[in-house]
Amino acid sequence: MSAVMEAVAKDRQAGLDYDAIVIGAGMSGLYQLIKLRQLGMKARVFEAGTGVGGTWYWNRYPGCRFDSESYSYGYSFDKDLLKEWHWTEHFAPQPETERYLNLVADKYDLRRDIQFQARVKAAQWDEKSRSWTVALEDGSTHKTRFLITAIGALSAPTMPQFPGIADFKGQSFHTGLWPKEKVDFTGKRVAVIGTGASGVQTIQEVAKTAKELVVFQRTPNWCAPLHNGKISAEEMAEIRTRYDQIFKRCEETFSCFLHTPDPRNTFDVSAEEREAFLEKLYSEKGFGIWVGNFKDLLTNRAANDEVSRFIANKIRQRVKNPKVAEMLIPKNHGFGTRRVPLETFYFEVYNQPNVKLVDSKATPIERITPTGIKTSDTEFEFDIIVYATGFDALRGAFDRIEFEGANGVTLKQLWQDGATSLVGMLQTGMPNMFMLLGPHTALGNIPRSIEFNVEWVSELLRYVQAKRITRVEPSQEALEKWMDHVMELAKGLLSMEVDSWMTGVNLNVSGKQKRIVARYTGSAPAYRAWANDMAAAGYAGITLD
Ligand code: NA7
Repeated sequence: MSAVMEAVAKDRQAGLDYDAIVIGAGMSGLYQLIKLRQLGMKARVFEAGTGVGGTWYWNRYPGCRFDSESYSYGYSFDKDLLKEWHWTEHFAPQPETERYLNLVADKYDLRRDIQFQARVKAAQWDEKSRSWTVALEDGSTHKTRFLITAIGALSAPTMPQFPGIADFKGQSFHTGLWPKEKVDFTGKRVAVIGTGASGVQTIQEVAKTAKELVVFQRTPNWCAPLHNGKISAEEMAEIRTRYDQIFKRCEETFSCFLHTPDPRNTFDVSAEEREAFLEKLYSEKGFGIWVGNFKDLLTNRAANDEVSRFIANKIRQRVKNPKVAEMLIPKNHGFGTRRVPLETFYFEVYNQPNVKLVDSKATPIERITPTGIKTSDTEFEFDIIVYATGFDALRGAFDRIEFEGANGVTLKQLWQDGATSLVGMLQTGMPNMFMLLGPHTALGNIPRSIEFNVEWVSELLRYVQAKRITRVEPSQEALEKWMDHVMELAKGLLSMEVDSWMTGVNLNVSGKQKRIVARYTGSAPAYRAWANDMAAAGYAGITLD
């Protein structure tokens, strides 16, 4: 028997139900389950939904898709799957990604280790048995040596606090909790509240069939064209030959996208050259305009103003009514300092006679009525209200579970002055717990970050099992060093001067109004180097017992 298998057998004798419990069957949970099986560990995944997919299970609102190039988004670890799978669009819509993740679940026969409709309510560490007891909403409890959270970074939907929401007699939906049944907007009077990435995608789609669409916009966002298109069989065959290059490129770029900052500063080039470069970016697919722009876009105010001016002019050219165009141009933040929603004829939607834009800062929503929405100056009637009001980002999914770690201290207590972590994956006081998309991990093109984190956690598990280690906890010192590094990286970023989920501001959640460094803002390669250096030094900064 190998050392790993021996250690696993010993745990079973100690009365544990599982070697590892994974919370969530989204992209990170599925891959983690595959890795745990490869390690010979007895694993269980608890998933709140009725199917796999996580983000791609819950966000089934009309027009939902990712903004990463499809071929840079799928898992890279399974070469056969890469040969087999055909992405039909450069930026695949939600149903396709959900199908893809179901195929992965089928291929690896993952569902037999996943319990669906199993929402985790609490998890409590027991020092004596060095294990976690995981409690589900159905009242059952499950004991495990290791606990792995695969609960996503944008997965705790938030509703606004308007009075009267429950009294609305029509249909209402949050984009992040969309029903499986098709919602038909044909001939309907529809409200969309929120103009973030989800709102923009929803609005584009709903405007096609709704009789009337009223968009309630509190803060306009800088949107740029996605330039999506179909992928033919021949094109896909050609893409398949380049998969190695594609994933190598993602490994080298700043945030794992195919795009990475241009090495030049904005004012290194002449005005004509600058304009031509921005035109080129504006006409190209995907996030190039944001993450492939001049390298000082997000640190130099004058540079940022130049790009903002360029995009503002594009909006003015695309929206016929100059008043509406001005309403759609952000005035309180520069281009790219919040998440840039990518769009397909979004601005043109406001040229349609069936679409109206309401400035809900100037005329705030006062209440939801049984028949619609009452703002400070108008009462609207609607058949459907869509809440595209976002998420309690980054830590929200953690806050919705009662984690109680060593010495009875809860995660909420540890994070009362803001979430912390060591490389986004470990937290002092939470032994044997690994967070796959925890606070201050590298995000960017998320599947690339997921693959790295899952593999890093799995290697750590291989290491501890082989050495018969039963307790893993990062030192406070290592955690503080990482957090100092995270704070340092955020200095001078224009995005830190702006309210958004990226700076921890979520006005729908009480007590979270203060701007904080909620994200790791360095490069993905630097993030990986930090984590890999720790591993190479025998998991330096982590107490293994
Ligand atoms: P976002 O980007 O957080 O957008 C939420 C939108 O909802 C945003 O326009 C908000 O306005 C608006 N909002 C939220 N609460 C209210 C209230 N109470 N009243 C009026 N308007 C409100 O969420 P998304 O789901 O679009 O995107 C989240 C991420 O998921 C996205 O970045 C992708 O990476 C995937 P505000 O700007 O706060 O004034």
